[in-house]
Amino acid sequence: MTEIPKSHPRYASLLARERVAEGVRQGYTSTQGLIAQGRGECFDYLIGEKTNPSAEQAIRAAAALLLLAERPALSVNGNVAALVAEEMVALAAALAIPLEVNLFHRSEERVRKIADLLRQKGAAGVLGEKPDSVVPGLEHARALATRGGIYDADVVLIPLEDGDRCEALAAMGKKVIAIDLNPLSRTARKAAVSIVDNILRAVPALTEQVRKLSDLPRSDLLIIVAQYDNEKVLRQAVQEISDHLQRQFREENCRQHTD
Ligand code: PTJ
Repeated sequence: MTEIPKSHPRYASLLARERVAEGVRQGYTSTQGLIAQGRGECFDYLIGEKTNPSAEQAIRAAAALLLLAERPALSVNGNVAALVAEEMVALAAALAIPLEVNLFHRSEERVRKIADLLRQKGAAGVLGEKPDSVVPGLEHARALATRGGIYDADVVLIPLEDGDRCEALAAMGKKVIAIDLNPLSRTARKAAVSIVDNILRAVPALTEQVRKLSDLPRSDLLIIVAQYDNEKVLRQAVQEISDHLQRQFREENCRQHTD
């Protein structure tokens, strides 16, 4: 990996880029994953590279949903593995559930490499190497799922996904939680809870919320979920982008006038 000095103003972003590139070199991230990361970087820039209040609301609702679920499931693809393998293992441990590898550009070799990486990071259980069922309505390899994992789940976390699968899982009656920096994506619009934030920040924050809310009675968790409005949260995320850009423009104008 290229050595990035910590003092570099874009350190976090460059490090993430390096991690995805390293995933491609190691063979667990797809080359298409580089493009997805570039798209994500762009949206992260637009949201101000921070967890905004809309995302905080979504993270809290997602944690409540996961805690209320009878059979929650966590999906991992090549970009997720490159960026937050350890953090996904911590989230799975906090919920005492396995992780499931599910790939769009599926190859058995990539599935095995991701499963090995997750196990190496301490995952207690990894599903996805031997899928035994199919999500109806999807024609590509992403339809493959495992009983006892995504196939039977009532709540599924799908970070960095395409809209088709989100829609197909929702059509099965599952509550879908998305992590997607693009608040306008089909995934974000079709999910029950859309976390518009960088997965690098969102997954640790989600694990923290799961731990924090795990002492609450079910009735309190149900209230958090009932009060959550995904459409409103997505509108707020778009507004946050607009506010951030206007602040940037104002600051730039001020700078030009004082130069
Ligand atoms: O490993 P595979 O084969 O399953 O493929 C994984 C990718 C990500 C390549 C595949 O799912 C894909 O092509 O995804 P899309 O359709 O490009 O969608 C990815 C979404 O994730 C886009 O809306 C991006 O803005 C968003 N995104 C990218 N990087 C991040 C992100 N969201 C949060 N955090 C990121 N770091």
